[in-house]
Amino acid sequence: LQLPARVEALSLSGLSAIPPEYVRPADERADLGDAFDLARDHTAPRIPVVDISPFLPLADDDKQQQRINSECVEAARAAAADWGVMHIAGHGIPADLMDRLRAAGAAFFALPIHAKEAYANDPAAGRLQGYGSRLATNASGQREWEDYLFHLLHPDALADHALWPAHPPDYVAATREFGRRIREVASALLAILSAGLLGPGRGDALEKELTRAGDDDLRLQLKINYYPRCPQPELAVGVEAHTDVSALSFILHNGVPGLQVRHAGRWVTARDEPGTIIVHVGDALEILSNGRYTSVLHRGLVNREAVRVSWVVFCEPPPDAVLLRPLPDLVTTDQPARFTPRTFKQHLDRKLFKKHQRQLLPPPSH
Ligand code: AKG
Repeated sequence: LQLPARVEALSLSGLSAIPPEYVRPADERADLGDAFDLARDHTAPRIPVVDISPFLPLADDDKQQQRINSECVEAARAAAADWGVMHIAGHGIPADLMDRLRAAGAAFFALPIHAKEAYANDPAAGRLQGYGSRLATNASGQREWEDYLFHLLHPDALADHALWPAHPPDYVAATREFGRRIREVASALLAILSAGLLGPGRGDALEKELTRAGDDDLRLQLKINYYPRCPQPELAVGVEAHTDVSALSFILHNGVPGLQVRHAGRWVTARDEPGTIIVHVGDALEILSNGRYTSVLHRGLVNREAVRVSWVVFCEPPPDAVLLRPLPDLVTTDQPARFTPRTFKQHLDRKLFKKHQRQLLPPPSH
């Protein structure tokens, strides 16, 4: 039996039991569920909310401002160390631009599947950008309950706008402007997190290291995740548990719950914190910080009631030009380097290789 390539088609077919390819192994299923039910647990800890407005360009930098800045640095440092994730408020991106971005992505996914296929990617042929579904590439044949649209967002000169949806008409303008604003927020956050590692006056260290002192800009990749309604959310996941390879990842969503992060030995469901942007620390920042910041393990759950859409911007160093290694100031005799130097591309290749090795092992017996 040939399964439809798109999860949306499966979901629309009205099936009541999901195909076995989507059923997760028993150990992973133990704590899955409908994201709406899990989001109702108000005893769960709350992902920290950090107001970064003191770091946006301001007219005067008086003593009061410096005090606020140090509180902001400490709040972001603690969140990045303890959680590896935070909601940022005060990021300065206008609400109407975020609404335009969401409306543009939603209008693309509202197109019939055959119209979206005009943008289909072909990972087997090396074409990663475009409309796709994570089809099984592993021995167990396991699939995820989502379709997505993926493309490079910044620098604009490297973006292939021919691959960006022509419908709706605002897609390119809204998405491009959002990319420009996220690039600024990435700099502000890297400055805050740099000061958190090395003290005030060293706010430029992380961005310098990630961009070869500005010679190669950071790359932003956009992935719009589309999680259709799922009749058996306790058996499936939208995105399986992983850490991001990026330095930072920025996430917006349509208000439907689904993101879970691992914290203190349990899965915590992210709450809706309107107006904020979720930020993950990724592997590249964990390496530069010599493990002081945590690359957060996270996953995407699905639900019966509503389609979830999320917009993730992965903020990455250039693939070959930068050597990722712990900042020299953070390597001491007490705290030796925890990571060997590698380029971003080498890190990505090693991670994929390890994953394939793991998946080729026989599944654990129960
Ligand atoms: C990913 O696309 O890598 C995610 O982790 C998505 C998270 C989300 O949908 O909130």
